[in-house]
Amino acid sequence: MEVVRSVCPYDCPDACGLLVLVKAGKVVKVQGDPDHTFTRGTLCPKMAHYERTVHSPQRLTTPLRRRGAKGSGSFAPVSWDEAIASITTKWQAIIEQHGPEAILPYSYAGTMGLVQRNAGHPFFYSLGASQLERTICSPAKGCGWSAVMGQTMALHTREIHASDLIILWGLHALATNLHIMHDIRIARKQGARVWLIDTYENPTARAADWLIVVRPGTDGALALGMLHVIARENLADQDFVNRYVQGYEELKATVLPEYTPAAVSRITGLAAADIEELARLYASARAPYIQLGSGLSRYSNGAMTVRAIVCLPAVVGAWAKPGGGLFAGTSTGAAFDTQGVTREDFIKKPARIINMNQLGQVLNETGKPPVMSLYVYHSNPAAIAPDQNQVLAGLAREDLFTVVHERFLTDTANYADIVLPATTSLEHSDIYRSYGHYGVQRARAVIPAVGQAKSNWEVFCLLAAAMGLQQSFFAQSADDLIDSMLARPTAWLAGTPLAALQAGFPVELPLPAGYKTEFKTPSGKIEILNTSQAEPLPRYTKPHGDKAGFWLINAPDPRLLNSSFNEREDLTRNGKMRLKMNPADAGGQGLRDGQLVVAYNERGEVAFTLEVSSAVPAGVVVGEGVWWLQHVPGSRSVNALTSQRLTDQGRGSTFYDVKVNVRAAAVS
Ligand SMILES: Nc1nc2c(c(=O)[nH]1)N[C@H]1C(S)=C(S)[C@@H](COP(=O)(O)OP(=O)(O)OC[C@H]3O[C@@H](n4cnc5c(=O)[nH]c(N)nc54)[C@H](O)[C@@H]3O)O[C@H]1N2
Ligand SMILES: Nc1nc2c(c(=O)[nH]1)N[C@H]1C(S)=C(S)[C@@H](COP(=O)(O)OP(=O)(O)OC[C@H]3O[C@@H](n4cnc5c(=O)[nH]c(N)nc54)[C@H](O)[C@@H]3O)O[C@H]1N2
Ligand code: SF4
Ligand SMILES: [Mo]
Repeated sequence: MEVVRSVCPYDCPDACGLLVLVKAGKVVKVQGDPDHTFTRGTLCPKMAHYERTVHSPQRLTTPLRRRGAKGSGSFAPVSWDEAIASITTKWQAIIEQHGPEAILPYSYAGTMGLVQRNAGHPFFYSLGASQLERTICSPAKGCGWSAVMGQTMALHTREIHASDLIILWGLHALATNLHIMHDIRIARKQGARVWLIDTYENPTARAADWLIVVRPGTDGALALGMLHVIARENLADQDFVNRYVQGYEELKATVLPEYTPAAVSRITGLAAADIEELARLYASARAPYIQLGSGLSRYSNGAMTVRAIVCLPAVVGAWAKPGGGLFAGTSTGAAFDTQGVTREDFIKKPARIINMNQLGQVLNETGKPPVMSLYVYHSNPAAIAPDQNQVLAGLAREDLFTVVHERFLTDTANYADIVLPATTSLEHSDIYRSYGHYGVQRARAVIPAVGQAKSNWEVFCLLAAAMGLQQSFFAQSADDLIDSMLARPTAWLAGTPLAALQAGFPVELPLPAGYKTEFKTPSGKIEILNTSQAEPLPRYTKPHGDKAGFWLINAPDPRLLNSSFNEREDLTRNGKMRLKMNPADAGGQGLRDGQLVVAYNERGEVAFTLEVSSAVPAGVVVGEGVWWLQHVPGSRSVNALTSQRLTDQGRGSTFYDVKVNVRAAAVS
């Protein structure tokens, strides 16, 4: 038995270090790396049995060609040579007739590794294909943060240990940021209190001393209401503000008249007395720490909401206090020269840019040129993209040539003309960074590829050769690309123990002393007032909603990661897709626990099993998880209800800015 280090490849802030136990070329067990400073030896329930994903009987092992109707999932195996030849013959014809922009790549972060994630960029740039605007996750959160904080470095999460008040703001940490719970436990032992501000009592509430339930999309008003109380009662840290903050006086002039607790109570649904108490306790905490989730930024007012929240630590001077501040995510991509992988210099002329949140619209319109071929890799848009009915109608187009590179026959793969089998992270090399901490780690293949699976990088090298792209660049291996990145480290990466990084150990990027009060904005101060923004001061803007009765929160499920892990029988067997509804609402609609219901709006209808639960406030329904269609009671999953509208800044997704009506399902 051999024990090899690796990294969890999934789109999760924790980017855990793994110890992989290998016997005769097979993975027999996976454990959390005790030497990884964030993982600390434990894994989430999904990855604790990663070997069940890697060696799943459902793994795709050969290329496939469609033989039934689109979406029927009926395929016949073909050789790699045949598959590559079919793709390139078709693409050459499409390029001849419509030009290369008729080909659209579609990917996000199904694997987070810097090489495999970005492997398609140099290929599609060389081809001149349409470019994808990759904004499905939370760009509005980044825009809201940087409007106030510019390029300021993120806090180190170990600050939590010294905090006396930890606010989980719109974060289901038990599902999406599990290892932060270690740090919270350490702080709690020393008496820290924990608040959760959310739209329902998500299971993380068990770890909180105070649960604050706001109406969806109204957190910006709550933050401004707290700032009102802080201003009115002179609770600001005036020395800190004088030295480090721009625009507090201007902010006071708007929050004092406009965001009274009474006004904010009407917007958020919180009691005015609670808003006052939140503000007073926050301002009087020794070192308040906010861990900001991403869900609250997936609204049409997402960037503005985040901007208002980010003003709070500035006004109370939390940044100057050991343990205080706000964490919105690390920007550790800057530690790597990824240009050496992505090769923007291969772009011959600017190509059309298509927003990934509007895939449904794009596939159904006659653009110039129309999209005639879609190449999907490490993503599952049929399940995870908003407005599923439009996406599926697009994927069903007989004249659309779809190639899907996947580990499993996903909802999207079912619509493919050609399916290509993909390796898992234990079968290919990569180098990983995290958006939840400062760890970086290299991983080499641990076992041979399962069946005929190939990595993203290998497939793009094959396609490049077959399309006649001559660059010697495509003759390199993934390890060659990583070696070049490490041979010319950025100044930041050079500060890590490079030999340990080379050898596959988890290492941390260094943080300069005093970084917490080094504000990387044009003025050098925290910019509550930012005149380069269309709105110089934060204010409350309303979410969009829909004309329907209930807000639909479609939040993460701890057993799934977006649509990944649906292949796992051990995780999904009890996983009826449920809709949680408040008892009063259920009574009002004449609905009972366990019955089949249909949630619907102008975009679609989705069947759920109803769960009547007081964890959900009146006026809100909650569906957790993005399920594969084979696991749901009807013919559609949650994204048939979500919309292709974009956020106020960053052109991001607005998954939670959606309303539905609910009725009993017809009995058949
Ligand atoms: N198990 C699991 N882990 C995951 C994922 C997963 O699907 N499952 N997804 C991964 C990905 S891609 C990402 S981006 C990350 C982060 O994943 P996100 O999907 O951003 O999850 P959270 O940051 O936990 O935010 C979700 C929480 O926000 C709450 N929320 C929704 N709207 C509002 C609002 O208006 N106000 C407030 N206060 N709260 C609101 C929801 O009720 C929920 O509890 O997690 C990653 N990790
Ligand atoms: N309703 C609703 N929808 C959502 C969200 C939500 O909260 N609610 N969250 C949104 C967010 S934040 C995000 S980031 C997106 C994410 O959406 P996606 O990026 O599509 O993520 P996954 O659904 O995890 O699909 C990743 C796929 O990649 C495959 N894969 C893994 N590794 C590899 C590899 O190395 N090569 C290849 N070729 N394939 C691989 C996996 O088998 C899996 O099917 O979903 C969004 N969709
Ligand atoms: S999914 Fe997240 S918590 Fe689970 S092992 Fe991977 S990085 Fe860690
Ligand atoms: Mo995401």
